[in-house]
Amino acid sequence: MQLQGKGARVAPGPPNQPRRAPQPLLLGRSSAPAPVSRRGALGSSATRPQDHAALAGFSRPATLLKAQEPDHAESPSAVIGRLKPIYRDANFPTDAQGRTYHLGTREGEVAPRILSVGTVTRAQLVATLLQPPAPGRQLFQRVSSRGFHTITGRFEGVPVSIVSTHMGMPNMDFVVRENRAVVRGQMAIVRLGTCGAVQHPAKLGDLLVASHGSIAVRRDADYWSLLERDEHQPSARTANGGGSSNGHTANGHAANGHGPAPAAPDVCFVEGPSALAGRRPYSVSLPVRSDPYLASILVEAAAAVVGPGRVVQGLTASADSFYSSQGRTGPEFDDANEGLLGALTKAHPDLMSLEMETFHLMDLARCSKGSIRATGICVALAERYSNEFMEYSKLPALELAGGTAALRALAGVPLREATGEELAAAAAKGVQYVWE
Ligand code: R1P
Ligand code: URA
Repeated sequence: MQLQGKGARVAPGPPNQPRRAPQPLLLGRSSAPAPVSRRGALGSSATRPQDHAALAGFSRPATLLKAQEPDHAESPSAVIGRLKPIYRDANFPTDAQGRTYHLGTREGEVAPRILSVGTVTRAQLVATLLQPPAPGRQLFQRVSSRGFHTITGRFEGVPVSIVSTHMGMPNMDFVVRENRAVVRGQMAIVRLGTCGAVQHPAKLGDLLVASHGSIAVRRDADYWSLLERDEHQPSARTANGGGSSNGHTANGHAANGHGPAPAAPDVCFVEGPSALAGRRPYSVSLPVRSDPYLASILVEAAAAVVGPGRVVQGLTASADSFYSSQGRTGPEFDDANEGLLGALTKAHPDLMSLEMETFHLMDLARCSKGSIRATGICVALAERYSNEFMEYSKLPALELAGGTAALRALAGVPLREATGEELAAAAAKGVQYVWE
C-alpha cells in the first residue's frame, strides 16, 4: 500500500467536521514524501522491530534492554510482590526508593516528554526509534509487576519516555498521575493508540489526530437499575411499542413496556452525567480540549511522515468499553446501544474516532494546573461505518509512522523547566537521571 497513493486530499470541511490535514501544513516544509511512503512500507509483512525501523527510514535501530542497566544492581521488573517492598503513605504509596506503586518508576527514570502507547509490543517497536539516553548506556527499561513498561532514551537528542498504558481510562489515570509524581517541571504526553473510524473522511490506516479534543461515552448502569426498579412498580410502566432482539428499540429505550418513554426518538444518551435525569443508557461528557500547539505540530509531523491525505483531525470519543459504549452489538447482553453511533455522529459532526483513553489524558492535563500538555493520535484500525477491520500485518508500520510523528511533536514542544527549588530538592534527595 502506498501511503500517498490515494492522492486527493479532502478539502478542509466546516470547523465542526473531521478534516484532512490542511495542505498548507506541508508547504515549504517537506515536499518530499516521508521515508515510510517513499519505501511503500505499509503492508509489509516484516515483524522484527529492526525491520520496521528500517522500513520507516531509521537505519540504526537502538538496542532494547533485556535487563536493567549494568550499573543498577536492582532487578528491572516485578517491583510489586516479588521484591516485597515496603510502601509508605497510603494516600500516594511509594516505596523506600520513591518508586510509584503501579508503574514502579522513580524520579530520574522518566523524561518530561512521554509517549503513552496501548501495548507493550508497540512500546518496544517505537523504542527502536530511540537512541540510548546517555553515551555508553542502553535504553533504560523498567517493567512493573502490573505490566507497565517504561522505556527511556533520546529522540533526536531529546530525552523521552515511552510508557505502555494498556487499556481504558483507569490505566491512563495510573500513567498520568504516577508519572506526574516522578517528573519535575512541565510535561508533555502524547497518546499513540488505535481506534475505530466512525465516519468519512477517516478511513482504515489513517492517522487520526484528536485536535478537537475528546468526549467520554460511558455506559450508565443506573439505566438498567431503573428498569429493574420499574419492573417492580407496575404503575410506573409505560406502554410504548416497538421492539428489537434485546428488548429495546433502536433508540435505546425499553421496548418491553417496562421502561421510560423516549424523550427524543433518535437519542440514546444524555449529555451530562446523569441517566437518572435523562433515563438514557449512555452518558456523554462535554468535550475536553487538546493542547492546540502540541496537536498542530503533531498534525504537521504526521503529514510529513504519511502524507497529508492520510491524516485527519477531529474529535475523538473515549468509551468505557470496546463493546457497549462503542456501539458494538450482540445477542448476549442487553446493551441498548443500537442507535448510539448514529446519535453520537449526529450530535458531534466532527467526531472521527472511538477509542478508550484520550479523554482521560486530556481531562487530567486540563486539571494539572498547567503542568501537563497533552494530545492524542490514533491509527484507524477499524472502520465502523463499513464494518472493515484492518489487516493486522499492516499495523506495525503504521505504529512506527505514528510513533515517529508523536516523538517529533514531543521533542519539539516547548516545556517550562523545573524550578531551581525543585532541582535543588531533587539533588538533595540524590536523584540521578538516566539520561545524564
Ligand atoms: C481496545 O482494543 C484498545 O485499543 C485502543 C483502545 O483505546 C483500547 O485501549 O487503543 P490501544 O491500541 O492504544 O490500546
Ligand atoms: N480500538 C477501539 O477502542 N475501538 C476500535 O474500534 C478499534 C480499536
